[in-house]
Amino acid sequence: MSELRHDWQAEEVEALLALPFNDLLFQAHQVHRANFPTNQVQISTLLSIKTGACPEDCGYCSQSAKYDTSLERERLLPLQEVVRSAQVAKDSGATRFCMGAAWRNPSDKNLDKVVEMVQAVKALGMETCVTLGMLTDGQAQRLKQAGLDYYNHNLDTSPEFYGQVITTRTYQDRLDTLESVREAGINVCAGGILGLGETRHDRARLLQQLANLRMHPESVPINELVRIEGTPMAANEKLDALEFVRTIAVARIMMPESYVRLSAGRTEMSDEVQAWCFFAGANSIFYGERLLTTGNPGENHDMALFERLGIVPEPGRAPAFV
Ligand code: SAM
Ligand code: DTB
Ligand code: SF4
Repeated sequence: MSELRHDWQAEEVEALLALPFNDLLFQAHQVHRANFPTNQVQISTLLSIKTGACPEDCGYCSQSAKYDTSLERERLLPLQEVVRSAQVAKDSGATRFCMGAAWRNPSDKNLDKVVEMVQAVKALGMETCVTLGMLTDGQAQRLKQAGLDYYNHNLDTSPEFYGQVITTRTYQDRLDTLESVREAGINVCAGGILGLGETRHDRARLLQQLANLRMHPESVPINELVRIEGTPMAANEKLDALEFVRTIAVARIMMPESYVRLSAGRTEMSDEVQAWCFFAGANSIFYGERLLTTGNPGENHDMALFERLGIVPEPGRAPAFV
């Protein structure tokens, strides 16, 4: 197996993105085969444990209090409701349960409640993931002690384009949170969103940032913007599907041992485009009819697609850090 690289130059990444499509997909698929079972896809289910009224201004998000998106806000869900949802997800085949909260950062009181949720979901025999906004070192350590397997925190886009998407926290804030999570020994889940109006250069810079972290994130979600009425990005042009597939392929080449997750945006993607993404090296999806606040293909649809492609869900694994 080749050495993992952390010294990517933007020009190299752009050159990969610009390869003839067949050459790029062939290379990415070879990397995929060399590192993972070819026909297995890991499935995670999401639950929004605290919805809406977020003080941040992320220009794509239904949950920001700055935009009128007609989303009903909800308080932090009770523990039993979370456990019930996790059990349903487990029964339908998900191996990881990801809980998302619309916070800038969790208060210590709220973190106590999330710690209980993590412990209860783990007790069901599932892997756990949470995404709660920025964390301090101490908060990351508490989550680690609770047995948390993954923390999701995305860089979203390039450092240069970032300021046009979010103004209420900096790129460096995000890198600092990722470092706290890494330092605590929790698996890192970090990726971005395509279709924000960024250029190919920005996509290259996002991938460069992710791959040049001191360790590659174990999980790299690549989201396509779900255009939400009321947000500044509601009228964005849809990204060319082949450009999306190319970005997945380059992520696979640059981070050969990471799970690359085909994340938000699948409801607007044809089965054929998703099949290309799996060929290009995507090996994880969000499974279940809802993401956080928006829709996702139904479980029957996804299982039928897997069947047509000869793909099987990855069986539950012991987490890398225990
Ligand atoms: N509030 C926390 C935070 O931002 O870190 C956690 C939840 S937030 C919804 C998690 C991620 O979902 C964002 O970083 C973004 O990448 C993605 N996301 C949010 N809204 C999206 C949308 N409309 N389309 C695609 N991805 C989206
Ligand atoms: C990630 O990268 N994508 C997920 C998860 N991490 C938390 C969230 C997608 C959200 C899509 C819009 C919504 O449903 O609100
Ligand atoms: Fe808040 Fe997260 Fe949405 Fe940004 S992406 S507005 S931080 S919920």
